Amino acid sequence: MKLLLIGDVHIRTNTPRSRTDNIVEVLRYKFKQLTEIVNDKSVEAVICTGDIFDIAKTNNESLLLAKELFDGLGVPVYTIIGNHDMIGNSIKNHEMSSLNILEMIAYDFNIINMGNNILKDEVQLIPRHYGDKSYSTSINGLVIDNVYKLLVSHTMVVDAPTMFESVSTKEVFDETDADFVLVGHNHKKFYQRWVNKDMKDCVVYNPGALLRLTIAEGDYNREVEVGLLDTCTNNLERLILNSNNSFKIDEIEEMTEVISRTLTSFMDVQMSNIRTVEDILLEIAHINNIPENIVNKALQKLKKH
Ligand SMILES: [Mn+2]
Repeated sequence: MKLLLIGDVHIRTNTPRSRTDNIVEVLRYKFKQLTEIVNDKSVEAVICTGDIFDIAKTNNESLLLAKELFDGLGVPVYTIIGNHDMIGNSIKNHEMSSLNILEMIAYDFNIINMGNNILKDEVQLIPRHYGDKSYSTSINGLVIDNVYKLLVSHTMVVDAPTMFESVSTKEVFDETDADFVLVGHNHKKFYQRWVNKDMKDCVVYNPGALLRLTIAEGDYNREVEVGLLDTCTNNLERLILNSNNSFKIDEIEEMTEVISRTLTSFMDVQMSNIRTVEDILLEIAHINNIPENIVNKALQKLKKH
């Protein structure tokens, strides 16, 4: 089966202050390209990493825009639930969420579940919504044999383990026997191919978010991509999307506003570099210009504990 893999979408109708273009036009242009890929490459379904909406209980305009965009793809869409789709970061509030309403009003838009996850008797989608860190391919202890297993997860996968919400590739390697692991949450791209314990060729892939939502350097310079997966060969083609926006950092007038809005993503980057208590101490010492001899004394004290 040919599947189109897309990252976090974050649909919204009000343009973030960190952009000077029109977010609705940008979304329509991105989805126009997705529709062209679906038609040109005979894609049979689109799989998304979640965070469909930027805000879990969004406005009607965003809800209708999401319906228009996903219906326009012309093929079934399957997604998991990201943290931005969860009211209060909890799946318990799902019924009240805009994502739940979208599933009801869109033509063929599906949150992956036990009832809809086997495609054409050959591909099994395994949902891991935000907060679920299991990479096992069983669902409630049940494993189906002789199908291609595509695990879709909203938990961040990174090279090295951090003390925050992320899973290392090593942990994923050890736990999963999926053929392909599609991940979201982190808006950066991530790709790794490996041979698992059963000598099976596997892939872990994060296409990165479908839009650039901040002007944090890594996000601003990122070329937006999507994945074209052929489940018969386990081959992934990585396609770069065109950008129609012309927003420049120096065009943005209210820099202080922008800084406050990008601070969260900046903090995420900073946090992902922190792994131990020593790292936290060094980071605080660095920010506050604390003299080296005091830092060393503090580090020695830490070692004693
Ligand atoms: Mn996201």
